[in-house]
Amino acid sequence: MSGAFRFLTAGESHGQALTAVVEGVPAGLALSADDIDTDLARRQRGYGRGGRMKIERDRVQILSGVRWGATLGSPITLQIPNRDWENWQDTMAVAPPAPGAQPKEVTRPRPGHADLAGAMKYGHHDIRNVLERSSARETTARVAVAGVARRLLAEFGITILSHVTEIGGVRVPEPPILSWEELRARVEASEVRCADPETEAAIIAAIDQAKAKGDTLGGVFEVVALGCPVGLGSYVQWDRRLDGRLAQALCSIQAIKGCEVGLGFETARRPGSAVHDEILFEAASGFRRTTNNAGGLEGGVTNGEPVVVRAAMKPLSTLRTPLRSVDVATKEAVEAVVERSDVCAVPAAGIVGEAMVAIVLADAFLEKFGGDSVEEIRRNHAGYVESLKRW
Ligand code: EPS
Repeated sequence: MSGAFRFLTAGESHGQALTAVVEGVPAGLALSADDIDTDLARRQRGYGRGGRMKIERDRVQILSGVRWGATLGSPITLQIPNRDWENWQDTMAVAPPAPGAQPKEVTRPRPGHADLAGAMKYGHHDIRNVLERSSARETTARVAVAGVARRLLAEFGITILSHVTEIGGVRVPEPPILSWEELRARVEASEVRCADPETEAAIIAAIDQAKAKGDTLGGVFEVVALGCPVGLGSYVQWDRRLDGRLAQALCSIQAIKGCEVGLGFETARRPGSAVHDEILFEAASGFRRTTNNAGGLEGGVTNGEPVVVRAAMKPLSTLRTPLRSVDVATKEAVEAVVERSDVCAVPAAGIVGEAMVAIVLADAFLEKFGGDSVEEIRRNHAGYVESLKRW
């Protein structure tokens, strides 16, 4: 990140609320809670989600930085209350429990979760002190932050969508040549956010089979950003390359174990003549490419094509048929703890992927066109676009 668009999240999965503070948002951006709540609701959906999603109705409270529907240029504080908190007030109390009333400690780490490494790192003997923050519940706050980023990007014609390309090894066949709008419509209507109805049915069957066996499934989602101008990111320094920034952001999402840009790992298997996107020029529409294997990025810089990234999500770590573990208190061989969880959360992870792409693109956009107000940014952006026409 360039530091132009910064945020911190805070809050535990069963604490009172999730909060975030966003810094770097220009003044004069129209923003309402509705802009954010739409994506919070999208994140809660998805076939295979667990019982928590039946409890929560995620809605954001905007506590600062916005007045009369527009940003002030000052930090924006966002808060999403946890409805489930009322069931955890003793377990997650700020004050110590009364003597003899201490809730049972979690001492059986789940393979694949942050449990054991986190407890050893922070010196926690109650693994709840780890799992409450490492939980994917935290992504609720990131989606809220991204609601601000998406609002800014939308002012300049940049929109973001995602779709699931595979779950549990069930792959969506090469999608038929759909318009982006048709793809978006199909995906938003799908319980597993995939564009192909036959694959959707096979994925749902695979999730049902996993659930019956007390297992979990991961998968792959793709995020596409449309309307990015040429020139976001830079090749001049390792940490300014936008593909690297996107990869870090995606791999920072809970349970993500891989990331690809454009054709990704397939570029390693093909000759250059079958990878690189040939360049055309038409007076009316300017430069364009015959293909987009680069995923809209060359040299860490947007090239005007859609930015396309994919992420691989591991199967969730809480198995109802638990794997072998060791009790950290007694060092005895045990079965891992079974916490409430999802069977599959890949569709939801796609919404979080959209959020992280939006945040990185907003940061890169402000890095190039930054200003203190949307109007100043609009002038900067218009001047650049005009200059490209004469370039
Ligand atoms: C989640 C909230 C969590 C989990 C899940 C996703 O809520 P709870 O722990 O109360 O069930 O349902 O998180 C995980 C599976 C995990 O391992 O972190 C959410 O809000 O997305």
